[in-house]
Amino acid sequence: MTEKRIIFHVDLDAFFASCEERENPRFLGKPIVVGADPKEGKGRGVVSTANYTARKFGIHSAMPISRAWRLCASASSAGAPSAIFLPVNSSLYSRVSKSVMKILQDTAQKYDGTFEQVGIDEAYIDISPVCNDCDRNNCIQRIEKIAGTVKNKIRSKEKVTASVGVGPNMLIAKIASDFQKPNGVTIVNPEDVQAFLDPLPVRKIPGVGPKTEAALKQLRVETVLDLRKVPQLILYEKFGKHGIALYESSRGIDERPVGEDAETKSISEEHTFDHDTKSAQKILPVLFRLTQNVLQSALKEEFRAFHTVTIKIRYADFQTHTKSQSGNYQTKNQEAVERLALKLFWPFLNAQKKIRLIGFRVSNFI
Ligand code: TTP
Ligand code: MG
Repeated sequence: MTEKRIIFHVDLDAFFASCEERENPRFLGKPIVVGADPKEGKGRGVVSTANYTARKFGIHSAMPISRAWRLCASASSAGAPSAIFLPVNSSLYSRVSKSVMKILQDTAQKYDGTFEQVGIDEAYIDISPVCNDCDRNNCIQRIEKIAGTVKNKIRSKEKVTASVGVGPNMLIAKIASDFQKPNGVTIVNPEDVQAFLDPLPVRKIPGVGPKTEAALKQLRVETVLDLRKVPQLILYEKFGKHGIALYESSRGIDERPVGEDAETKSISEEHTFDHDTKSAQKILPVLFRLTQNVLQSALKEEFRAFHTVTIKIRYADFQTHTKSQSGNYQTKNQEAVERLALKLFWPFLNAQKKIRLIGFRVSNFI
């Protein structure tokens, strides 16, 4: 790995659920689902995350909580331990996240590298300078040792586990960290990139969701190797700019630098109503509460200003819309941000359709 970059991607395992486990050792070995109130199977929100024990029942993030409840009920009637459903405790997760990010930032600094947090539980570090002066073999050993040290530090300080991926760029590091979850380390040498990628399902490429996956399936593309056989022009015709990204990702190409990139960060919150509604009296207080919560979180993370505000609406028929506006907004100026949220939201309220979910997001921090 001598002339190439050495990028780490670190992602905590079942993050919200792991924080809950560490706070409550009596939960050990039990299935844990963090998210909306299941209300005995009648709850209408979604799962934020589930620990790996609960995932064995088929539970995953963003699944309706009512479905998770039913899956747990049938697992427990088949003899599995009954699941523990917990609400989201944001302040706990944000404390753990901060402390883990500090460990990663310090690691980057120690090796004269760079750091970029991309979500509450994941970050990249570029520590290329670490192998400036070593030969190939002891270079790999050094990387293994650093990965182990990072994991140990996180575990001993915060009692949660992380998975680490190492590769010559952010794309490969990200796919690698997911490769042996939980608590894994996967190192992909530059010369092994293609062999690592080829057998993977296309869904493993960041940015390939269910829609792209289905569209690729129509082209008889299921693995990265299949994707590599599709000419660039066809991908461009079918997917536009995203098609070019697919072409490059399938070849392991990614030249993005790792840096303090506030532009890619966002803070958001959503709310699913107990009953679909078009009542402004019911909806607007929730919109304002989401706005306040998001601004408070942004303040906590010391973001003083941001460029973009986005609102999200999901109607009862699951049609989902987002609307954004860019400008220069102060995190402390709650009133102005609320006014903007209201302005963006108003046309959707006037559509006279019942609303199921609303969301509020700020991004492009300054
Ligand atoms: P992820 O890293 O995607 O998931 P995870 O840490 O729970 O599990 P994994 O071991 O696969 O990494 O997300 C981090 C946290 O973000 C997760 O614990 C809960 C939250 N989250 C949601 O609230 N909703 C979602 O849809 C997703 C994907 C995550
Ligand atoms: Mg995670």
